Amino acid sequence: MGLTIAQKIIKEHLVEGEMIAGQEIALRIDQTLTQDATGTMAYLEFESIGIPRVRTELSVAYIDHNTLQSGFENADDHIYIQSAAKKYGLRFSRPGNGICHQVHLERFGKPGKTLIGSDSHTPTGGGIGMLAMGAGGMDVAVAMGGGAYYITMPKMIKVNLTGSLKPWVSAKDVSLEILRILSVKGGVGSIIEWGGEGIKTLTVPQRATITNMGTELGATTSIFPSDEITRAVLEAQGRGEDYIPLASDEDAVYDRIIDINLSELKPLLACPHSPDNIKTAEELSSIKVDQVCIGSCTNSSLADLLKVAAILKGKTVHESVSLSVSPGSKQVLSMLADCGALSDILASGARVLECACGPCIGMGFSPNSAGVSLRTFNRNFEGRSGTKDGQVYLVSPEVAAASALTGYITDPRTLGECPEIELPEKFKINDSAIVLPADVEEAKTLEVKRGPNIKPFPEAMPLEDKVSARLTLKVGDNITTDHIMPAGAKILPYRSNIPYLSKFCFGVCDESFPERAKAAGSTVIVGGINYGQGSSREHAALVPLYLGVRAVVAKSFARIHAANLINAGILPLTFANPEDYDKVEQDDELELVGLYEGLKSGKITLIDKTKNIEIACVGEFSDRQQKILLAGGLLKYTKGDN
Ligand code: MIC
Ligand code: SF4
Repeated sequence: MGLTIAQKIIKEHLVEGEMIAGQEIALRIDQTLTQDATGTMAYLEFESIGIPRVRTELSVAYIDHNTLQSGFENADDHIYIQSAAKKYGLRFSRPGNGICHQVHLERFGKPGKTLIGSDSHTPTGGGIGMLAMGAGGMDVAVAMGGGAYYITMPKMIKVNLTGSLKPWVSAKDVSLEILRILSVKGGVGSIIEWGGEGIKTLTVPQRATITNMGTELGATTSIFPSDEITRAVLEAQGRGEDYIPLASDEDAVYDRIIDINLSELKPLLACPHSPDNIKTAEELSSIKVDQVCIGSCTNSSLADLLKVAAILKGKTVHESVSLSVSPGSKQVLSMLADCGALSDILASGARVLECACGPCIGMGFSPNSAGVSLRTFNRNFEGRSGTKDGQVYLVSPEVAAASALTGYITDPRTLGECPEIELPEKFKINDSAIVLPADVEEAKTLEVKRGPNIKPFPEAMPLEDKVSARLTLKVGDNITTDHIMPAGAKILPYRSNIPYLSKFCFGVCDESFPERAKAAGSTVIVGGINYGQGSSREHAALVPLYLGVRAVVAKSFARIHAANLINAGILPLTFANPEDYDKVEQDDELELVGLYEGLKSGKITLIDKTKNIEIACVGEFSDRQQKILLAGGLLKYTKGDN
């Protein structure tokens, strides 16, 4: 039987398990990346494992999220990460060099390699034919130490593209179309492989936009073949030697095939507050726009911004719209400057921000009260922009630029002819903002510098046979990690300070949760479908751990968050009968019993002592996961403390 592209890479990197969908497999990891908001924790965890140098082919530490530096915290964390990178053998991408996924694609991504990153949009690398996955910081720490990365062998979904995109329609519209078809949970447990004649019309940055937003489908990752288009981009980056061809076999078998005709797509938007709430630009054209933000790891490539510059050229941004443009990398920004496109953007009245995540993670540029903000980003979860009642729509760069000019949501096809852009044959290569690691001998003499904001992380206790706890929080479907552990300019600087962060846990849903959880001492959270979707931030597990959360019982979980809970020693359980969700209530006294046996059999009983009922739960844990839970988390398991 033939293999899909992902199966080929998995086969080459398989160190444990069988390639049977649903079974746990372990993969050798060639490359890792971290960003600063998850990186401090990942390096603290790496240090706690006690391995002196990273053992991957390449590991890069990026600074791109926490660049506001409104106090000493971010700056101290940058120094901590930089000094750790120097000592432990990583490349360090300095603040201002760009967003991790964009820079990694430009300078380091290699077809056929495995990459895990402590950021959920790591699948951006799938645009260049990598098997690239988002993971929690602890998993990245273990991989940096040479350990394998464990996932459930995914199912394979193929998206077969035909036709070619019409003028004014772009890769973002492909992402939004697949979200319309599959929804934010439609990719869970699957790898999405893009193929068909239509892919020959898509450039690598366009492919990367599509694999980037595969994250919003809940997919394990997304991948494109590596072909002549991939070769050309690697050559343009002076990395032709990194090219290898990669394609699926003719007789590869997929669990599902979805057809999309690119020629039929229209400009689309994801409406508040979910990336799968899709409408056409035509339908929404009466909505007035207050703010437009162009950038993020989804849409900040040179091609995207040249297009934006061409649309804005010689025109003025509508007086009631505030437009920001954040280039994805120093390479993009300096090439925009060299060809004059940056002047066109500035002349239109746009505000040019630094090459970083910026508004995407609420690091400034929050919209006005109830303001309508059009963003070329990938997430529009409630409150994520920093304004609780902000109305965020996800759009393509074309819709963003057109709407910034008119002041209303605009179908760009109404603007007449779409400007053509030309990409240079060679990109401008200047890696001055990448600091190299020290050699092994020098590294021994170096010290890692820690500021006062770095606090120890909470440690889980080995699991006991019985857990008594209070149900301190019951939430609904599609709870995101932005609900569990919000980000934004005010809180993000404290990613190395779990006690401080804990004050904001679940703040969007219920501000009293942290106090109530602390008072209860031991807590169970109950959730609905797709609990923990979104970010890879392990803080959404470590902070609940700190607050005494012992188990989360939900209808279903998002992949990375379920792994993070187990790594933190918290039990993720599902209801055997989803309707039992309705039987339990906040403040009920609960007991989980027979856990040692239950871990093995997968059947765990939850006793609701307040209601005097028993509820059947399912906990399907691999042997390794059982050991992690019994040891009290991944780090203790890895170090063999128990
Ligand atoms: C995000 O887009 O939510 C983030 C911020 O990049 C996160 C990582 C984090 O929370 O630090 C992600 O996507 O994993
Ligand atoms: Fe940064 Fe936004 Fe991309 Fe997350 S989604 S890595 S915050 S640009």
